[in-house]
Amino acid sequence: MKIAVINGPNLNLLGRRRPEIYGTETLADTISDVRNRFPEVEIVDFQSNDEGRLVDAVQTFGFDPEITGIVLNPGAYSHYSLAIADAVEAIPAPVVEVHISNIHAREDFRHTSVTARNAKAVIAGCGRLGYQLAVDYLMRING
Ligand code: CA2
Repeated sequence: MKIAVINGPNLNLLGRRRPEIYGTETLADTISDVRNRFPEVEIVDFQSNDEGRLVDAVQTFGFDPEITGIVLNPGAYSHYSLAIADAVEAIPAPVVEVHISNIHAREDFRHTSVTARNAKAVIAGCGRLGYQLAVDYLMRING
């Protein structure tokens, strides 16, 4: 089984600032924790601060028949990127949108996710554990 984990803008800064919201571990720690938890799953990961590159990644992984599903944290693009939302809608692979923080308990502009509209499921507020919960879910729905 192969699952893609895609992270959007500023998630490369995890562990470096705002530990009260995003924790003290880095993105690399987060990905390696997922790999250690699910050694039977091939985890491919991608991070970009660029909207177009994220659209490309969603399309590339989303149309790859070897990919079981996508774990996607679009970062702040969640709140307004119709391009990423359209890419999520266009692909056959199921997408679980993950937010480290509880976006509903934060500023008003974070309460809406336009990308989540086309996701199969959304996990928010579970911290970095959300990535593992998303992979677990994708494995379960694929038997
Ligand atoms: O809670 C999440 O996972 C978010 O997707 C994280 C985004 C934020 O814009 C979304 O509203 C919710 C931010 C990415 C990380 O930003 C950092 C900023 C400073 C230091 C470390 C990370």
